[in-house]
Amino acid sequence: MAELQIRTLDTRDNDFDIQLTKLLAWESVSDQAVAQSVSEIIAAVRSRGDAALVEYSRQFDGLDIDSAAALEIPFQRLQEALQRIPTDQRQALEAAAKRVRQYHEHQNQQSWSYTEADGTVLGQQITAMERVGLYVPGGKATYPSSVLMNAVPAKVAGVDELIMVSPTPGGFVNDMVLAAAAIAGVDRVFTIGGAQAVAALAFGTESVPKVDKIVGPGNIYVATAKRQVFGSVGLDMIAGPSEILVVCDGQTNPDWIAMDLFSQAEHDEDAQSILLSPDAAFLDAVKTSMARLLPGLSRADIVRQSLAERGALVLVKDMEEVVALINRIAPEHLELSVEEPEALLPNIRHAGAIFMGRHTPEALGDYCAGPNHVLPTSGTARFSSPLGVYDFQKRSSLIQCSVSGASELAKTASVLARGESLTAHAISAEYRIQEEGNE
Ligand code: HSO
Ligand code: ZN
Repeated sequence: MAELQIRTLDTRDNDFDIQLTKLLAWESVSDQAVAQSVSEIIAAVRSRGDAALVEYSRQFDGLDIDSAAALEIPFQRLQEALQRIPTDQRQALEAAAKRVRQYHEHQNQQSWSYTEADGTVLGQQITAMERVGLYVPGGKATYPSSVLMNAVPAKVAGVDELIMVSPTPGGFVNDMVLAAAAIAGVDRVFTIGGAQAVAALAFGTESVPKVDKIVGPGNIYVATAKRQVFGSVGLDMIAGPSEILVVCDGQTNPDWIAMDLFSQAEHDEDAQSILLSPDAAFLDAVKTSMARLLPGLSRADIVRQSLAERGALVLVKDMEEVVALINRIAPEHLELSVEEPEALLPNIRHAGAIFMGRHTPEALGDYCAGPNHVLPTSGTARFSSPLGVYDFQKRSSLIQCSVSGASELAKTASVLARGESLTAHAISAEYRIQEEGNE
C-alpha cells in the first residue's frame, strides 16, 4: 500500500507565498477538441431535436431505444423508487429535505414598494422562473443529496416546472436519485446526459421542454456545453473541484480533523484539503492519524492522490495570520475547529460556507444541516454565494407616477433626453408636464 503523502508548509518560510499560490492554482480546462464536438452536438440537437437525442443516447450511453418517448422516466417510477429504497434511506432523504426546505424558506425574497411624498409608488416585484432544468451527472458523482440541494430551493422559490436530466449509461437508473427527485418535487425526468442534454434543455426538442435556466454540475462536456448555450438560457456557476480549509487551534481530536480533510479529498483526485494550525505538534498528530485511517476508506486511492497533489498542512504564527489566509484563499468550505469561532467570524469576508466549532464537520452540511452544499469553488467566494432560492427568482422594478410626480420628473427627463438628442423621449416626458395652476 502506497504511503500517505501531504506537503507541510510554514508561513515563516521565505517562499511561503509562492508555495501557496502554486497550491491554489487551478485552471479550468478548456479543450479545443471538446469545444468542437460539443458545438456539433448542440447544432444537431437544435436542428434535428428528438432524432438527434435518440442517436446520441444510443451512441454515448448504449441505450437500445428507437424513439424519444423511451427517454422519459414515467412519473410513477419516481414514487416506486421511493417505496423500493431501504426505509432508513427514505427517512434520511426525507429528514434532509425537510431541513433544507426550512432553511431555504428563510431566503424567500419579498416584493416591496414605497410611496413618495408626491404620491409616486416605486417598488420591486419578485417572481419565480417558470421552468428550470437540473443536470444530475451519472457515474462517479451521482449524488442524491445534490438532487435535494438543487431542486428544493427551486421549488421553494416557486418554479412551476422542474425538469431533471441524467445520463443512464447502459440503462442503469439510480433509485436513490429518483427517490430524492420525488421528495424534492421534480416534475419530469429524462435519461439524457452530456452536451446533448444541455442543448435539449436550452433550446427544447419535441419531447424535452425548453427551460429558462440550467443548474447542476457535470463533466467537461456538460461544462463546455453550458458555456456555449450561455445567453440563450440562464446558468448557475461552473463548478471547479471541491475544497475545504480547516482551521484548528490544536485542541480537537486529530482523528476528527484527519477525517474532515479526507471527506473533501474523497470527492475526486483534484479536490483540495488544507489544514491551518499554530500548533506544530498537532499538525504531526493529524498526519499520524491520517496515515492510520486512510487504508480503511472505500476511496483510499482517490484520497491519497488528492492529498499528495493538492493537500497541505500549514503551520501558522497566530490567529491574525489565519484570518488573512482565509480571506486570501476564499475557500468553498471553511471549518473553524476552535474554541470560539464567533471571535473570528467578523473578520472573515470570503468563504462559501462557514462551519463553526468542533462539532460542525462539513459532512453534516453536505447532507442535512440545512444550508446548500452547492457553493462557490476555486476562490470565487470573493464574488459569489451559495446556490439559493434567489437563484430561481427574478426582480421586476415597479414605477407608478402620480400626476404631480410625473410632472416634476418630466422636467429632468426632458433635459437629459435633449442632451442625448432623443426628441421622442423628450416630448413623451414633456406631455406629462402640468402647467402651474392647470391641474
Ligand atoms: N461536498 C460536496 C457535496 C457533497 N458531499 C455531496 C457529499 N455529497 C460539494 O460541496
Ligand atoms: Zn462532500
